Amino acid sequence: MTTEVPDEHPRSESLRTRHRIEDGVDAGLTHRQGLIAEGRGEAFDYLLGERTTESAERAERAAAAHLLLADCPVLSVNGNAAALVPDEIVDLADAVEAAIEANLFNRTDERIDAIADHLRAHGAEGVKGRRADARIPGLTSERAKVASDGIHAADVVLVPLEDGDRAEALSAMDKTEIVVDLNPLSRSPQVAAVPVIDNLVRAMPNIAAHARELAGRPDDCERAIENFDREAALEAAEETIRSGELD
Ligand code: PTJ
Repeated sequence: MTTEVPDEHPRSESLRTRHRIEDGVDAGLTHRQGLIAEGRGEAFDYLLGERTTESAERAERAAAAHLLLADCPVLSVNGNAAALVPDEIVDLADAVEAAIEANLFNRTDERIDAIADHLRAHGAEGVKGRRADARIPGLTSERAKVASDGIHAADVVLVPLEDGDRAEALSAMDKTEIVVDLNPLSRSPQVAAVPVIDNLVRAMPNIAAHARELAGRPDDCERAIENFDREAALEAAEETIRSGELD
């Protein structure tokens, strides 16, 4: 169970996030490797100042615009995302009318079911992923197993942190990929149409807020997409991390 974190602790937010991952492992949602992923993410977040940079904010707006303009948007969910941001996943799916699909690197039916149950308990109406009746071509990992009416059919896919093997395969299928990952050098954000270099905990509610503001405004959506420069976003994040200068 979660240890109480005192509000006045200087790193209370980060510690609470860490505990959510621990609880996710205990509940069978999150793989043990998710603990390592969380540690890597914390280190990058620390160097980025544990805040949403201006450049990440533009990426989040572009991500919202892509999801709103999509014919078939899908939010992919892994064990870390399910533990960290279940309410925010459901809220974003509602804001952009996206499907939710559990898609795991360390795939087991038990974890897919646990994640689907968890998201349903947080208000999700349907969670795809259990019936993986299609495959992502060219991908050998378990993440290749997808729903034919979910990720396989999607034109825009939001991918939370992952270890990178799926990103290129999805781009090869001509899907627009939005990747949330705190490491700008990681392979997934490097190949994503929209790399969001921010903590999932901040990025998901921000994308939903932008989506609610942009809803019904297709011209503004187009502008948000045009105004976003993926190379510049990756460079800005790397520069912040390497220089140690926080604006
Ligand atoms: O649930 P599964 O079975 O699909 O497995 C998922 C994990 C996360 C275990 C698997 O994809 C994995 O091992 O990932 P990696 O290789 O550890 O990569 C995780 C990436 O996510 C790293 O680049 C981290 O910096 C980043 N990251 C970690 N926590 C966050 C994050 N990015 C954004 N927000 C976070 N909270």
